[in-house]
Amino acid sequence: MITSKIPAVVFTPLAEEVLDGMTASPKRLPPKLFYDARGSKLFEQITELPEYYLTRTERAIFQQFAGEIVEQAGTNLTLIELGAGSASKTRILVQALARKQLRVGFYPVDVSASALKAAVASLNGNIRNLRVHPIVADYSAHVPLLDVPGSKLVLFIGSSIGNFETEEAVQFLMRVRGSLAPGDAVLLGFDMVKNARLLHDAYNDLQGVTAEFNLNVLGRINRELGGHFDLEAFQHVAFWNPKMSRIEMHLESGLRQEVWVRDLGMKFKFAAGERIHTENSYKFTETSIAKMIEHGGLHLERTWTDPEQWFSVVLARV
Ligand code: AVJ
Repeated sequence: MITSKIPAVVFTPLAEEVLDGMTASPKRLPPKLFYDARGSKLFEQITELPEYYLTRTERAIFQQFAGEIVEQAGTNLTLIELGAGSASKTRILVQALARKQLRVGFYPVDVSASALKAAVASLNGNIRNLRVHPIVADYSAHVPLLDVPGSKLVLFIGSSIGNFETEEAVQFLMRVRGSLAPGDAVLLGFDMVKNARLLHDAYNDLQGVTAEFNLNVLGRINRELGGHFDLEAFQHVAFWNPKMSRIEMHLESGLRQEVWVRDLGMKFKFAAGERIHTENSYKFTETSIAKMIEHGGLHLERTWTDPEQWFSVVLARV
């Protein structure tokens, strides 16, 4: 008998995401693809830009209220941070906890191994009673079920929740809730609706770092999938969409072109002016926050904000 084996084409998760998004209409790429080593570095640079008020505003809230926040959250806490990145703001909360507790466990979860390395390096050693347990995982797929001593405080800060569609955010909160026991808590960061100019500028910085960050997703496809994107042939586009209460980021093709991606064995056609939708960054109001948390099956316990109410930090419970 003659048998022949036809090798199945097995795509990597990245290849799947790219194939999916580039064959959709309109074309799209999910924002989690931004965060390879280079993208994570560029995001760290964004957080220090004068126009990008989010990080410094949330950090100021933590600096002012860290004691209150950890006090309100409970006793004998273990910190779990979803999408930790370099965890530079979390440090403030960790320090407040380390002053209050004999031992502090910190589980940063992130898709970027390189960002986690930076997190561990900046935290370990400095605080004697802290143990850091980094976890490389895509938390959007599943929330890790960790068995830790005491109660959990799950951090999802930096307005990372703004990348989700409303229904996705609600489902995400329900999954977080499913990983918690009574007495555990969640700390969420929300970027608030504000003056359109301020919102626009935060995603259109003068130095062009956000443009580089956006374009890096094409660079990543070139590097990891043998793509032939000409980064000069695409333009960063970011604008405030007031009807949807979100900043949208796109990459716009400057001309009619075809782009070959070797590992997908496909070429993608672009019309002049055609866009790839790369990110939504939702902005919130007190009302939209309360609704989302309630729909996620959680109780909003307390909110901390800055004097201009540009950013909100919310403690919620099962
Ligand atoms: C990490 C999702 C909060 O939406 O502001 C920054 C990502 N994109 N500049 C945001 C981002 C462009 C950021 N989040």
